[in-house]
Amino acid sequence: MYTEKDLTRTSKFLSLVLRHKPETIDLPLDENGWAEVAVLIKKMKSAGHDLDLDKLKYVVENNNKQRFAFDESGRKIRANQGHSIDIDLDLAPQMPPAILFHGTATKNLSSIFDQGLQKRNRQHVHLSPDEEMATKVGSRHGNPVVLKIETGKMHEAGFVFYQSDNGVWLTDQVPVEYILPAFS
Ligand code: HQG
Repeated sequence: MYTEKDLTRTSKFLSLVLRHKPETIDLPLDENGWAEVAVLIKKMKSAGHDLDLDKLKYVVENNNKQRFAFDESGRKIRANQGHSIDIDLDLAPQMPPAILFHGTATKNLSSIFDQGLQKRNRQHVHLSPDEEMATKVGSRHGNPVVLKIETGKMHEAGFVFYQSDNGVWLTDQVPVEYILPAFS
């Protein structure tokens, strides 16, 4: 009933306004990143998007990375992770597994082994629970490479970890000493 192209366009626009530039459609977000569903639909329609509640629900439920979530009332929506704007996801710290994975491009390796992993434009460094997901994340940037991160040791040393509602692990930084050599 909806075309893939149309759904992808809607999802990308949702990422833009819920993670990066809500001002594009003058969308108010609260301090935890939530927007009013009714307001979002109205403003996206005004910006030329063919959107109603059914379609928004379809996009949220069928998004391949579960990027968005409704609150319990169903009246608010936010991005689960990936923000560049300064919002507080209000997640509880969690104990990570001993090892998590970070997918990046080979061109970034020398800088990463020099400076550690940094959050760059986003609010957190993103870590994947498995190598497959990390490979996909890395492919977005070029020739992918997967780094293994000693997250258990980081946790013991006091680094704080969060897990977003779509399974991505978030932390502030990864110093070089916790990054296992590539290809190990
Ligand atoms: C790299 C996607 C050089 C880092 C994914 C990455 C994820 C460094 C890039 C989410 C560096 C930042 C986030 C350093 C980090 N030197 N390069 N010191 N430190 N980098 O897009 O982790 O599809 O901000 O390796 O699934 O790739 O948008 O982060 O390559 O969950 O829903 O700097 O975005 O989700 O790139 O991806 P990004 P990411 P969505």
